[in-house]
Amino acid sequence: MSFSTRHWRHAMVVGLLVLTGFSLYLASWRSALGPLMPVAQAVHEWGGVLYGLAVLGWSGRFYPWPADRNAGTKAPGFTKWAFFFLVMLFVSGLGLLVGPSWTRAIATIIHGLFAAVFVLWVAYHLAVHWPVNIRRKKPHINLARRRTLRWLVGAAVTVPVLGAIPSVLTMLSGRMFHQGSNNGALPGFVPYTVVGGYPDLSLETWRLSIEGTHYTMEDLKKFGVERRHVNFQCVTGWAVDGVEFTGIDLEHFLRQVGWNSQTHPWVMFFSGDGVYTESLDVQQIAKYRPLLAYQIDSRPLPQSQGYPLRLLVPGMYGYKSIKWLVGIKLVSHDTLGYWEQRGYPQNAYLGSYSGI
Ligand SMILES: Nc1nc2c(c(=O)[nH]1)N[C@H]1C(S)=C(S)[C@@H](COP(=O)(O)O)O[C@H]1N2
Ligand SMILES: [Mo]
Repeated sequence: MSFSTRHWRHAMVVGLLVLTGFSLYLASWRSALGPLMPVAQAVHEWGGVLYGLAVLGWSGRFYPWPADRNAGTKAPGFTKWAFFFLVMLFVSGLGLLVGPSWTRAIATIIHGLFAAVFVLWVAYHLAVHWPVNIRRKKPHINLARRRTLRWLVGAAVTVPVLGAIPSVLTMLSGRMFHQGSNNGALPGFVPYTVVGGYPDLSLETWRLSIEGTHYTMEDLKKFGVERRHVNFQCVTGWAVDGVEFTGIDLEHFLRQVGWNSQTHPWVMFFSGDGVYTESLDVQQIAKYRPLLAYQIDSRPLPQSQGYPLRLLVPGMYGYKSIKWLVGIKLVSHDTLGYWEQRGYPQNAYLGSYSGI
């Protein structure tokens, strides 16, 4: 097999990993994928592990650099860098996949950083090397047409990814240097939204509605305020260690307002974005002590993280912690939330789910 055939195959696998990886990370991509999200996650995790093992295990034979050298092309420099990036992404990816929360918190940064730099560098490589390689390697084919095709494919893959890079970089810089740049989110958090924006709710008009009664924030605080110290983790792997949320104990609040958990063992939550929902049952609520949270690290929630009120479910994946909470409904039958209707488990205790 010629160098460029092999190289092209590697490029396709890596391209798939990049696209599925960005879809786990980017709010707009993941909502666009909808029910395919768990699939994208499985492809990314399976693909990343298998490809990483293959590259590491057979780096001499499987990865094309010795062959390049024999062929006398300029590829070795390129493939050495590619190898370095792939190893870093593989190792940090494993940290995201199987690690305890502190390795996830670190791996979140490393994986994101290397993915961002890698993609930039691949784009540069495409622009500089592609036409050269084709001319040298396939003199017999219709060069003009093939080159146009490859440029089109390259652009289709790179342009959306390039568009995504600023958000990766702000997440990283927010985590490493200061607060406030990451859509106002706390360092390390990826402020997801499934509606392509962050609802702009004002405390004056905002109410939490439950069974026809509407509570202001001041009303809610009268039920008593508690704190929860958690390691926050998304089902896609990223994590932030040691975050403190302040709010009202959900079960206490529900009992006070007359919740009959015998007849209505399920609780449904609604977001002010008009789309996102979540659900918990009576056992989950008793076990995990969720909070109606209005502060994070002793500050009001940033707009991107659910201002003025969100749910915080300690010990469960982040998707349980619905943001911009405006409504609660007590229900008698099983209900599923937004991501659960799309394939993620309703019982989202940490460690219970991995795409692979
Ligand atoms: N309304 C709403 N709530 C949401 C989401 C969302 O897209 N919309 N994403 C969930 C997911 S998947 C995660 S991991 C967390 C992320 O919390 P953060 O935005 O504070 O980082 O919010 C959860 N709550
Ligand atoms: Mo998530």
